[in-house]
Amino acid sequence: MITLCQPSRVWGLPNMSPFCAKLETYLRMAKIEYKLKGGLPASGPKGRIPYIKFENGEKLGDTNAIIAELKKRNGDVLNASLTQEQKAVHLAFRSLLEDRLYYMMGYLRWKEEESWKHVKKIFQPFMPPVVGGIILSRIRKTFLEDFSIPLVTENSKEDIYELSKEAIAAISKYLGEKPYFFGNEPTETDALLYGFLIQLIWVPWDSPMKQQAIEMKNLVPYCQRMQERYWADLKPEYLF
Ligand SMILES: N[C@@H](CCC(=O)N[C@@H](CS)C(=O)NCC(=O)O)C(=O)O
Repeated sequence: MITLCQPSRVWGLPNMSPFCAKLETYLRMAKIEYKLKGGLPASGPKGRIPYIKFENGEKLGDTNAIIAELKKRNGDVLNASLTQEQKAVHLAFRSLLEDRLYYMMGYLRWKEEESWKHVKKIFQPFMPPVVGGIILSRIRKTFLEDFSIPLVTENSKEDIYELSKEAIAAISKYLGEKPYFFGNEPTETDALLYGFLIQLIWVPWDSPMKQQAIEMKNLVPYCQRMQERYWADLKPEYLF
């Protein structure tokens, strides 16, 4: 059995990291048995979470590399009915979420006082007395540096919200009235979308991005559908 290494659950969500939430959702969707173990970026083979450990102790990082390896080993049942065109659409949306939305969402989550207040609370219990505050500020600085790609640094906050609106609207438009992204049955893309959308919708703070997602009307019911099907054992604590 594989071991999925990542930080613990918070806010009644699979994870506060979209990549961790995506991968664990994928494992559940693909019915791949796994056990959970705490994991920090520094212990991962790529310096990031999540990562997995195979039974022989070998570690593998990067959700897309992990999913590709698991497909090689177990087959790709989830995407069996997808056309080549739909696979291309998957790749385009994956890039929209992982290479654009992730940075905009992450930067503002760690930068804005309203969200930082809640993010900070998660790390505080692990901080030593006296110097804990300094360590926390360093962690915040490191994360903000990591999110500081040109898309984020070259745009104002208002511009970022325009860009996030565009991305969220594109997801909503393509989903339309379908229960899952490509139709009546879920595919790998739904693990990706769910992992990312819950980071906007079911977090303890309000934000323009949360409002953008809620206004799209079909995204909250979509997350609820995924939640009920794959995460009925959890109850999001911050339903607005
Ligand atoms: N491409 C990677 C991205 C993973 C990633 O960026 N993880 C973040 C958490 S959401 C991380 O580990 N950040 C900590 C750090 O960079 O120190 C994947 O698909 O797994």
